[in-house]
Amino acid sequence: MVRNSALQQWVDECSRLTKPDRVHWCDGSEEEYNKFIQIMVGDGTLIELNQKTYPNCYLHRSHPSDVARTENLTFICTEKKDDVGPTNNWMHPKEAKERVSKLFDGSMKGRTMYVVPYLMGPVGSPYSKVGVEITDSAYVAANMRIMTRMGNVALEHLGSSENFVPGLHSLGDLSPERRFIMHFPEEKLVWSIGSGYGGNALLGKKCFALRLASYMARQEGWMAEHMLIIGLEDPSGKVTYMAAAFPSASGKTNLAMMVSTMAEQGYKVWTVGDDIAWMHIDEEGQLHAINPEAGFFGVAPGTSNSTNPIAIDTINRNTIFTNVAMTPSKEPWWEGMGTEPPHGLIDWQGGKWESARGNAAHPNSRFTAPAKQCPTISKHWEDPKGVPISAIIWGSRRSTVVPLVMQAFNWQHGVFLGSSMGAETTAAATGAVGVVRRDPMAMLPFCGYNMGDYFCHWLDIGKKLKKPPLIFRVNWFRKDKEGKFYWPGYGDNIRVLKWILARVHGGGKAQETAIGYLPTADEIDVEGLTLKPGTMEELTSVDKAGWLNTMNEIHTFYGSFGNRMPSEMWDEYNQLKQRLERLP
Ligand code: OXD
Ligand code: MN
Repeated sequence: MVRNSALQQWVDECSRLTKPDRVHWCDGSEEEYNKFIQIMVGDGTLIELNQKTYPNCYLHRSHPSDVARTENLTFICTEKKDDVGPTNNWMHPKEAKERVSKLFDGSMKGRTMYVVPYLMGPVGSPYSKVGVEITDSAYVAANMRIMTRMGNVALEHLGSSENFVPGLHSLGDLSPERRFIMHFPEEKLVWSIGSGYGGNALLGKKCFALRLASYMARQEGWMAEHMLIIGLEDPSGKVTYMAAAFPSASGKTNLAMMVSTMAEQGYKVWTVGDDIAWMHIDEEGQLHAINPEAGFFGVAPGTSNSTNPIAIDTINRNTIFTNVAMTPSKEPWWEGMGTEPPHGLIDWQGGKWESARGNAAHPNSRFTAPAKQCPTISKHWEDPKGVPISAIIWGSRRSTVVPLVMQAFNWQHGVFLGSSMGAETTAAATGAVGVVRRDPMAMLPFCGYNMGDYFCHWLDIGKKLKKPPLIFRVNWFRKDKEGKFYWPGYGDNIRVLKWILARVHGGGKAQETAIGYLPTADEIDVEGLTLKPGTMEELTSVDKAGWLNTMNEIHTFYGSFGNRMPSEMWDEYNQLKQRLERLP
């Protein structure tokens, strides 16, 4: 393979800075992957799991202080502070480089530097983009082979072009004091040091495919979103595609792989992607989405044969588990797997598990598995053109206020619903869990520029679309006074998707309310469910006091963007407030 000179030059520069003992260019082959695995099993980075029941599966235990994304150590580095807005940490590129290059200096001494070329997006797609990650972690290189199209395929796509996104990563000393995830969108560069955790270290995922790509997408007129992509098949066999944004660890993988409880009636879900959507407007003015990834980096706890049997069938081979517990027969185990913790269980830190010490698996423990193994993978998941999107769905955990489902009046109102979305925090990032924060479009930790400009970009895209997708808001997570979920969720969410599908195709009963179009209480098909009386009325009603409270939070949030906030969003805000105040 002819070496790309711009790439070679950057690799040489990084090598002079980090001073590795060896440099290995990854070709992406299976032999190479197996070699990485052997090395890691040899040095204890990986533990071989039961090869009879989990062929080619391994367990990695990370440093206990390195188990989730660290939003407080994640920076967007641009010339002007205002360009990153109030939702990102900012540092001037010069200061960032000075501070962090000291940490990179010699950080790979005694280690191997892996050069990992990778392609985000299907082979042959005009929408795919090349990244190259330099890392001193074989675990990262192996995960990148699962999560992306890695190695020669990416170099071939690149050819002699300089158009690749470089990302330099080193484990450093894994100390949170010397951990920085730095993005330089103006030069399309990532520097990450001090963490081996997925979202901080697999630079193709959050750093490139969301933070840098969102910045590039605004410049180039497309969208990079924290969204799953599914195809919903109806009884006639027609498939309608939808993209849905949920914050981290809020069930995106489960929804993407849903086994419909209405399969007998002919409703079935096909998986295109579970985390990221790159969406472009085609020549006919239709929005199309590709999944830039090639694997799933899913949350293990809660994944079981009843909640997500498709994931269970996807992750029983060729999978790397991180921070799950291990049974005495060397099988992975986690809370919510559907089996009792066996005697002799080893916890995620490698000690004998005692229930009094808390969870056996870390709440943010993960599996990394190839998407092609997914039994419900769509036959169009690698379509170079992507799939046409007819509906966009916002979802988040809200135990109160937000109804089961509602439809926006139009695109602008839908952008308002997304931009003002509140969400309860989860274990996917360090910090308190269960606190409500604004998480616009589920992109709060992932938007690489000022979110005021991001909302403008959403409005602009809407204007360019011939037939914009309809926009919906869902909430599977409403709880009753005893703290129990009202809605069964999982495979029964198909009942909500069925209403969305009907709306997309011009049917489905809806009432116009102050907050949006809501299904009437009898409109969602609940046949066969045992719900407490009054559940559907509760889930399809408008909580005036709750929404008015929320309006105050939205006001503060919108206010933080100053004049970068598009006036259309304030118009929507004021109109909603008036509609709510007029309610009895
Ligand atoms: C993820 C996340 O890993 O959102 O997908 O944190
Ligand atoms: Mn995610």
